[in-house]
Order: sequence, then C-alpha cells, then structure tokens
Amino acid sequence: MRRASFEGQRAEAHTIAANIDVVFLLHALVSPPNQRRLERELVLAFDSGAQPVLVLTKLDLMDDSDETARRVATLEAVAPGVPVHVVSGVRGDGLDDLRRYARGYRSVALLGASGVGKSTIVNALVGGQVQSTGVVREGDQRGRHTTTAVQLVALPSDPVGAEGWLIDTPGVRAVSLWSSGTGIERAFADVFAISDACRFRDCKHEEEPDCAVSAAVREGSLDPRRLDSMKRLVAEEAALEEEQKARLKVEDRRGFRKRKP
Ligand SMILES: Nc1nc2c(ncn2[C@@H]2O[C@H](COP(=O)(O)OP(=O)(O)O)[C@@H](O)[C@H]2O)c(=O)[nH]1
Ligand SMILES: [Mg+2]
Ligand SMILES: [Zn+2]
Repeated sequence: MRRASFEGQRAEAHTIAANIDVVFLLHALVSPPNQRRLERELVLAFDSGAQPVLVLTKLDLMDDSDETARRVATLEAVAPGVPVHVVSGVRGDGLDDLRRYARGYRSVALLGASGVGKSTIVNALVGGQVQSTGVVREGDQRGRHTTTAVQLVALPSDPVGAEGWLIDTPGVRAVSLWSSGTGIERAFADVFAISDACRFRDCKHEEEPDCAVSAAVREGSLDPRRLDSMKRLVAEEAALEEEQKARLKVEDRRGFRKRKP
C-alpha cells in the first residue's frame, strides 16, 4: 500500500497489490542510482509483510564493469540484508535466479519506476509476449506508462500449470508512505542497530549526549544523507498517523463507524 496522490487534506490509501510473498524492487543500472527512492520502496515493501528483493536491470546496456559495480554497491548500501540480483530482461542474465522466488505457488510483485523493465522481465520469465512493453526516452530513460493496470500473470512450469505468480504493476511515480508498521525499522536496520548504543532509548539523534548515531556520522561510518532520509520518513509517518487519527475522530462524531456493515 502507498499513500494515494495528495488530495486536499485527506490521507487516502492506494493498494497496489495484495497477498504477495515477494516484492522485486527494480532499478535500471543505466540510470544514476537513486538511493532515496529505494529506501522508500523498501519501507513500503517491508510494511507489506512480503520479502523485498533488489533487482538491478539492463545489465546488457552497461559496458563499463567498474561503473556497474559502483552503481550496484551504491544501491546495496541502503538495502542491508536484502538479496540483490543483477539482470538483463533482454539478454536473460540472472533470470533463473528470479524465477526461483516464485516456486511453490508464491506471488511475486514487480515494483519500480516506469521504464525500468518490469514487463520485459515478466515476458522473459513467462516466455512470451504477455505484457506489452514500452519505449524509454533516450535522454532520461523515463518510460511512458505502458502497463496501465496491475496484472496477475501465471508463471508456467513444465509441462503444464503454474509454478507461481507474477504481478506486473504500472510504474509508481511518487513513493509515499501509507501504513505504519515496522517498515522503517527494517529498512533502516543498520541505523537502528547503531542506535542501540545511544544513551537514551528515545534518542532522536539530534543534540543528545552520547548519541551513537551522531558519532557514526562524525566518524564517517554512517552517511548523513541516510540519517536525514530516515528522519524525513519518520516525520512523514508521524504526520500520516495524525491525519488518520483526525479522520477517525471526525467519522466517530458523524457516527460513521457505529453503523453495522
Ligand atoms: N537493453 C535492454 N532494454 C531493456 C531491458 N529491459 C527493458 N528494456 C527496454 O526498456 C523499455 C521499457 O521496458 P518495460 O519492460 O516496458 O518497462 P516497465 O515500464 O518497467 O514495464 C523497453 O523498450 C524495453 O525493451 C533490458 O534488460 N535491456
Ligand atoms: Mg510495464
Ligand atoms: Zn542517538
């Protein structure tokens, strides 16, 4: 689930997919790595209860292996403990490893900006043109929204029948938080581990004495942008909770919630 577009003051949820076991978070290697976007996607994925997997696409377009390694490492750095696969939907690299996640009738949702190659991977895994794929603009590699609805696609096994399910989704432009589970704690497990050593249990990692997180930033073992990013997400989640509470209150007053289904 994510927060739907901001319409006035109301917080509305948008369900992208349900009953999923695994979420592939796709990023194209040809674009500059976007750590902030990946962090948000990881929070959504962890909050959903599914297992996130980072999938880095379009390997065939990379001719500088050092640059490829740098981009992989940059994204990996904000996905502690998350499996990473480097693939090409066109050439086929890494696809067998992806297929394994669907084994045992599991459902795998593919999430990512439009143009990263979600539908191409679905087609390659299924072995046919089941999903239409789009063209990306040369300049910024952005795709148009070729996949306009969420699609559930059976992943066939030999000789017949499905061994699992793929859920192709339209590109998500704004990754806004919705639910308030343990997503942030899990997506920022590295920061939370450091914060165990802060003097105060409710340390905000601002000006507190004996703050282990601030110390890690000073020593250079924690990227200050990652800490900022986490604080921003915590604030976003807190604001959302306030909105949700305010809304429930209004509904209570109007008697909405007392009605029997
Ligand atoms: N070279 C190359 N192009 C790819 C790859 N995957 C996708 N593309 C191209 O990128 C464009 C967008 O792919 P598509 O699967 O529609 O992206 P989606 O919006 O995430 O579903 C299409 O022109 C694809 O042919 C890949 O692994 N290598
Ligand atoms: Mg698509
Ligand atoms: Zn602290």
